[in-house]
Amino acid sequence: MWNIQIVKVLGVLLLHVALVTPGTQVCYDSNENAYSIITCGAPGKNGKNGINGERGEKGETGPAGPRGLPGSQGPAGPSGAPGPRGEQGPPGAKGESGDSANLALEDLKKRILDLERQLLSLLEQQNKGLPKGRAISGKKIYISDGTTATYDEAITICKKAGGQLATPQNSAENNAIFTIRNQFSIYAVLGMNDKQKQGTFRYLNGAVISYQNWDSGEPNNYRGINEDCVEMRESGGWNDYPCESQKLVICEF
Ligand code: GN1
Ligand code: CA
Repeated sequence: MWNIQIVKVLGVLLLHVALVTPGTQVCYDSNENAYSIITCGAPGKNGKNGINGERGEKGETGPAGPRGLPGSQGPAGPSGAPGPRGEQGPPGAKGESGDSANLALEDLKKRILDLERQLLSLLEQQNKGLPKGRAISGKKIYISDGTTATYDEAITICKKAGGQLATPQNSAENNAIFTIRNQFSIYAVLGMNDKQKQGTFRYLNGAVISYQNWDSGEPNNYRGINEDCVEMRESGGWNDYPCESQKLVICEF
């Protein structure tokens, strides 16, 4: 019995001497119920990863993520209810004169022409010069502002002004028109034509002309072209010419 105890103690001492090196020592391992040599102080190497744990409980809701890109446009919605009535607009343009206003205007034109006639006769009686574009013969006064036009346009212009296209019916009237023609140095259209029958010139009222002052060789329908209208040239004499040409407009009142 004593021998066995002595052997155990000697064994432990021998192990201590032979195997215990610095950093290791003999320790009693209670699990094994025996002595073992282990390294004391220095930690052991990491063991292998354990197997995955069980799924944890659901976490708390995280903070809101960043704003996403805008989606594509949806289809048009139904029309809205009609809006409120707008404000009243500005007044419209002035309308055309009524009949009574036109009559007043015509009356005014006549009065002005009458005054002009009186003024021109006074100036002529006193041998004072007449203003440019004005001439007088008997009861007729002639007016031009230098406008040029075709025969048809000239008729309209003079009618609108309350008179008619200058129509010389004697040499005095021809001379009065001639003075205005010379002031503008443009051939002037006269109120007559031979549209109805070639060679027979008539006034605007259709009556065959009773006075004429043709230049020599006229009227001639030059080169076979219809020359149905009449112009006063720089001689004061007349020439038939194509009605579409532009000529000086002189009106008589
Ligand atoms: C001639 O010479 P002039 O050009 O002014 C012609 C007139 C025509 C006119 C047509 C003598 O006039 O009869 O109407 O051309 N005169 C002569 O432009 O033949
Ligand atoms: Ca001619």
